[in-house]
Amino acid sequence: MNRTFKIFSQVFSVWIIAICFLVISPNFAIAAPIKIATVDFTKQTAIEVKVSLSNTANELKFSPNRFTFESGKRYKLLLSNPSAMKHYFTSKDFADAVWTQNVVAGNVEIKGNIRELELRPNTTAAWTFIPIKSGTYELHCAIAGHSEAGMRGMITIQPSV
Ligand SMILES: [Cu+2]
Repeated sequence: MNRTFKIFSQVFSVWIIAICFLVISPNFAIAAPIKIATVDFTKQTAIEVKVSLSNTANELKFSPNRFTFESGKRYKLLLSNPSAMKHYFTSKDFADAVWTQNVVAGNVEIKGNIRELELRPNTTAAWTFIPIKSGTYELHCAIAGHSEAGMRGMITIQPSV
């Protein structure tokens, strides 16, 4: 009799644990995806950063020439070329380390990955992106002689805090 009760109580407690698990586990399963689904990186307010490719005096430099971005934040890089020559914003490793949402130039919006931007004299472009891979990336203008003359810089992507 005592032995039968022992077996019964063991089976009963296993059942209780199983029922508790079945009741609790769906809540775990639902809770995790909901938290992820509420984060939409593309809807964050973009942090505007300006960069000038050369200037009205036609100096061969970027202003500024150092940039720091943070992974997971949304940026709008406002590029302008106020000089009389065309210039490039070339940083292929940086371009590979970000997710590009779009590039807007004039009335045209370009979606998808980009590698470099060429700005003709007196033009502007806005590049919206989200950095995804931390690191330090060199920036230069791809026109022969411009990088050597000083048209280069450094872009840092910091890990998200
Ligand atoms: Cu240039």
